[in-house]
Amino acid sequence: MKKTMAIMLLWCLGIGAAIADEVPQVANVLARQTFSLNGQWNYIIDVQEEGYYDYRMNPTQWGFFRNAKPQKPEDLIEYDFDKAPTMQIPGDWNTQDARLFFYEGTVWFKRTFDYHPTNNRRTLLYFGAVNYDAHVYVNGRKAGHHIGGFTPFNFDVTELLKDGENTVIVKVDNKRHAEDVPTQIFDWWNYGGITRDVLLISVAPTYVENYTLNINQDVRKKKGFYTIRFNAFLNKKEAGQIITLSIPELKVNEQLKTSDNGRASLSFAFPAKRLQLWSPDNPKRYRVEISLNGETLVDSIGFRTIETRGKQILLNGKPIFLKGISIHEEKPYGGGRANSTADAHTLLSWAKELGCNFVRLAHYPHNEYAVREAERMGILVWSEIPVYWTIAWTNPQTYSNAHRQLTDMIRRDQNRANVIIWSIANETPHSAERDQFLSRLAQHARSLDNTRLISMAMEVTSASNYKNRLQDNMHEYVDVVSFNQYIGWYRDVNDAPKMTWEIPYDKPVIISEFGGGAKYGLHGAKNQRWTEEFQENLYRENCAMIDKIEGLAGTTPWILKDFRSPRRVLNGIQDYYNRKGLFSDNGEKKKAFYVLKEWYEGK
Ligand code: GCB
Repeated sequence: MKKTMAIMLLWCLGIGAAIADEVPQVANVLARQTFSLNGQWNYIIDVQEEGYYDYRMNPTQWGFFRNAKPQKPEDLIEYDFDKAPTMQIPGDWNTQDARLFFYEGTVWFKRTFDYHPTNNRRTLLYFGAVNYDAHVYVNGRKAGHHIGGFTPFNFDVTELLKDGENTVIVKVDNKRHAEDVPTQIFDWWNYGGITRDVLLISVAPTYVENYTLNINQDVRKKKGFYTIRFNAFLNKKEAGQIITLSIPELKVNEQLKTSDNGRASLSFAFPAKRLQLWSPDNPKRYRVEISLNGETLVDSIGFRTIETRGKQILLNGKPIFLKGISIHEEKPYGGGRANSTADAHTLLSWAKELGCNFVRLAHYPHNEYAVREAERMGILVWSEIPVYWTIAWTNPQTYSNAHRQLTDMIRRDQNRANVIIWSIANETPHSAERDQFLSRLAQHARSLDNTRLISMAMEVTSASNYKNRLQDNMHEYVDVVSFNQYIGWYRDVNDAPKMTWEIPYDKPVIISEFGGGAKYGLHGAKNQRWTEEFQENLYRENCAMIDKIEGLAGTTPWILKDFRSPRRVLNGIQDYYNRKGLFSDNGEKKKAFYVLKEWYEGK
């Protein structure tokens, strides 16, 4: 009992969990000197974790990570990466090998490559994302371990690399566990593998690891000036390094010196008239150059403000209605994890055709290409971490994991003007433990970034049969109150006109989900489940109902495209797809698409 109380106290003080915030994460990787390890990787499916236990005849060959080869004819080694099949990396394993379609477990990956490290440079091994648990080895030695399926990580592997042939081996495990983030049950496919880019990044011993450049909204615009704020973070605590910030089009050229903590910052007033703000109508980005010791990082950065006033969301000081749609990170045609600008472009073009200025990238951080492409196309973004349904709220490691994923999502995308909302959770049943967990996350997000809004998809409680009331202790911690509702799907569509909604908070409201399923090409009466007409009617009734909600600042209906989910087993209809898409899994438009498009045209 005493021990439990002590643990609870530590937990309340926020020191129970080892929060590994200091693990470095390099940002804007595409602008750096990189050597791609994407391509064909050999893989071995390891159902029983033999890879760690296969020491049998010769303990020195222990572990697949050694990539051992027989030295003598009589040597027994029961694996051989070079004879194993290959698959494309980045890519999920489920759609590349029929044997792995439903597989959740361990697969070992190997890639051999020639590399010639340069003197006086360091090499980082970077992964855009690996789902879920990754142990990484370079030339038989451990480089590091990472958990979390949707955020980037990197290890300094300078000491592990050789000049010439090198081998990277990664053990990937996507088994589910109750204490993970996400937890055991979720409504999307648990695509396993090395699902985003693998790169070697060559850096100087001292380099700019990350930076932020934005309009400081804490300083009110004075006499026609914005305050522009720039922060740069070195990879180490080194004072006296000179960093140059240059924005040629704006004739900005500033030098800053780092202090003892390896950071440098600068604020300057800039005439508002000379700054074109980023917006969906004018997604203006400026070329920004950040230099240190003759090495320059280039980025494209937009400037904008985002804030709330009562129930309104203001973009650049003007109210905006967020015409959105939710999206999963799946390829536009067929299933499989998406990870390219081309995939993102197709999905985002469909959203644009629907009339959207906003997307909810659900339910985990999507790849960087998607966020950048949305920024280029003028689409605002809601970005989320996979704190979904019932997480292990009282487990300090679970908190630490969610905290880390939130940190890494923010650090990766903190210079994307289009990202306006960090979402910390989706549909989490109320409890005191959940409130404690989520309020800490919200405060953490705010401490890292005060240039965006915080939200989460909440649940509505019914006060009576037709009265809905949003009542959530988390309302205090968020800037935008958002909720999911499924009238017409998980309850009768005829209820829609009778529904009343009470949202007792003076904050903007987003309906973060509504929708229902339809099998593309299945037609029938509007009360017949799974027909396009059923979904079409559901959208009509919902749009009419939603129009009556006071203070509505936007919607992101569920969902742009049918997506794979192991929960959806109805033969002939679902076939392991959640059918709530406005597009089929093959990119065909269903009738409801036109209802939403028309509704958005009127907004
Ligand atoms: C929800 C979840 C979403 C599901 C959806 C559904 O509320 O947030 O992940 O896919 O409902 O289709 O039931």
